[in-house]
Amino acid sequence: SCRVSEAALMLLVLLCASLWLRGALSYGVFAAQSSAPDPCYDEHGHPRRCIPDFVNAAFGKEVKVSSTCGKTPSRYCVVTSAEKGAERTRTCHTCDASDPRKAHPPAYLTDLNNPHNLTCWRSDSFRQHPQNVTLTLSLSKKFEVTYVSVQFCSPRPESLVIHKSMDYGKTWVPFQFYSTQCRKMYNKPNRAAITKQNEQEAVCTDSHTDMHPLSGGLIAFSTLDGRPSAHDFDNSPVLQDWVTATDIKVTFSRLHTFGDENEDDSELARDSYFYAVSDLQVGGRCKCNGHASRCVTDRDGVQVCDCKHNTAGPECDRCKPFHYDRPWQRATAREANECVGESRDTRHCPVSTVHTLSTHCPHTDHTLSTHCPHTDHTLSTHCPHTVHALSSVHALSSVHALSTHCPRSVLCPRSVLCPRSVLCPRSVLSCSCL
Ligand SMILES: [Ca+2]
Repeated sequence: SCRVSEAALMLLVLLCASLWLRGALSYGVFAAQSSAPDPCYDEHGHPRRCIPDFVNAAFGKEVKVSSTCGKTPSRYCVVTSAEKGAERTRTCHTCDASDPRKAHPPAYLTDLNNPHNLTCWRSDSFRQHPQNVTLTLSLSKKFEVTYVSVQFCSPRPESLVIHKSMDYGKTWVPFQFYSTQCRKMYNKPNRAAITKQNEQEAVCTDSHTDMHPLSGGLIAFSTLDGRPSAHDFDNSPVLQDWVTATDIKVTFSRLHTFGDENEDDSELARDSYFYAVSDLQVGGRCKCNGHASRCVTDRDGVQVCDCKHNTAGPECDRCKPFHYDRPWQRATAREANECVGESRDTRHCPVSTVHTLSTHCPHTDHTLSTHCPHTDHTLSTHCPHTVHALSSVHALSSVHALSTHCPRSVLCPRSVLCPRSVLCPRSVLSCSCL
C-alpha cells in the first residue's frame, strides 16, 4: 500500500506541474513566446463582445468608516456563548489604534482574506440606533456589480442597508435592506415580490439578520437574484442600470443586543456590542459595455476601459471620432455592435462585406448594402432615400424614411431630430433621442 500511495503522490505532483504550466502559459509567464490574442476580436478579426475579468472590486481599496475603535485605548468584550439560560461567557481585550497588534483599522476590511488568520475592522462599542456606522467604498469608476458581501467578526447587525452611487458619491440609492423589522426600521414590506415593473427597486428582507452565529456570519446581496429580466440582461437597460455603481455604502443601523445593556453591569454589557467585519467584497466587472476586455490606469492615474471596436470614453460609452456611421450601442452576446466610420480598419471587416463594400464595412447588414451599394465615404452621400429623409426638417417623415430604408439602426445627424444623436431602433416604428 505504501508503493501505491507513492505512485499516487507522483501522479499528483505531475498533475500539479502540468496545471501550473497551463496556468503559467495562460497568465503570460511565457509571454515572449506567444502573443495573447485580443479577446475583442475573433480569429478572423471580426469584432466580438469582450468583457473585463470578474474581480473583487473592493480588494485593497480604502474604505471610509464613520467609527473605528481604539482612538483612545478601549475595552471590547467578545461573547462566546449566548444560549438561552446558559451563562454568558465574555472575553475582553483592548483595542488600541496606536499598537499594530491591538489595532482594528478599516484597512482590515479589504486586505487579503485568509480564513486561518482573520483580520477584523472593529467599530467603537455601543453605537446603537439611532446612531449608525457606515462603511463607504469608492470604486473610482463605473462597475457592474454582481454581489456585495460582508463577513462579520461580530454578530450580524439587526438592521443594515446597502446603498450604491452612480455619480461618485453625490447621490445614493438603496440596493438592499436587511432587518428583523423591515417596516419599522425602513418602512418597507418584508420580502416584497420583484416584478417586471419594479426591477430597479431595493427590497427589504429579514433573512441573514439572526444574531447567530456570534462570529463569522455572512451577508451576501446578489444584485440580480430574483429579478425577472436577469436571464435577458443584454436586453434590459433597467437592470444594466441597476447593477451599475461607482461607490458602495454599507450602513449598520442597529445592533443586536441580548437585552442586558441596561442591567447592573451595563458597562461590561455595552462593551460587548459593536460591529466587526473581517471582509467586505464587491464582486463585479469594470463596466465597459462589451467593448473592452480590461481596465487600465490612464496618464492621470484614473481607471478607464481599454476600449476597442472604435469606441471611446471611460466606459467605452461612445463612438470615437469619425466613427459615427451608426449610433453607439452596447455589445450583446450575439452582436459586437462596433462603431463604424470612414477611417475604419478594414482588417476587422467581415469577409463578405469587405468584398461587397470594397474597403468599407460600414454595416455588416445586407439590407443596407442593397440600398446603399456605393457607400464610398459616408452614408449620407450615397444613400438617397436616407439622405433626403435625414436632411429633411420634417422630423416625422424622416423617421418614416429612415426606418423604411435602414431597418438596422442608423445614426441621424445631430441637427435633425434631437440635440444629441438619435437612435433608430430595430423595431423601426420611431426614432428616439439617446
Ligand atoms: Ca480582513
